[in-house]
Amino acid sequence: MKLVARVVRRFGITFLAMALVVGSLLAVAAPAHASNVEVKMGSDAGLLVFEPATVTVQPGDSVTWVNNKMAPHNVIFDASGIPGDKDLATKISHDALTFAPGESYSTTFTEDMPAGTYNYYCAPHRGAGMVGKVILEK
Ligand SMILES: [Cu+2]
Repeated sequence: MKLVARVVRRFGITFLAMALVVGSLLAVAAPAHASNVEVKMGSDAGLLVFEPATVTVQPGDSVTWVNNKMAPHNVIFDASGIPGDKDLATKISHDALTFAPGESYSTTFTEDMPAGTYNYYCAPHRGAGMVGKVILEK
């Protein structure tokens, strides 16, 4: 009995130690808040809008734009509308036009990007008011 108790105790401690190590590795690998926000390109009713037009994200979150109705659409950020420079605007833009419903692309808003409001537009429909914003909060 004494031996069994000792083995159980030893394995119990080993298991606890392993759980702590694995748990801390997971905590580092996967930031707790990372989430994805979906934005429809073209409303269900067929309006030339991004829906929702404004989304708020934290560092590590992604925005996925999904082609819905009234294609073609794209997502263009330019330097005058974001708290960053031209290189950043180009990096986070998706100038390829989507045609098929369900086509999508994503941008991850990372810790190294400045906080603030990132305005964007759909190039074919900018004149029709197809604009949106991503607010990066830190
Ligand atoms: Cu559009």
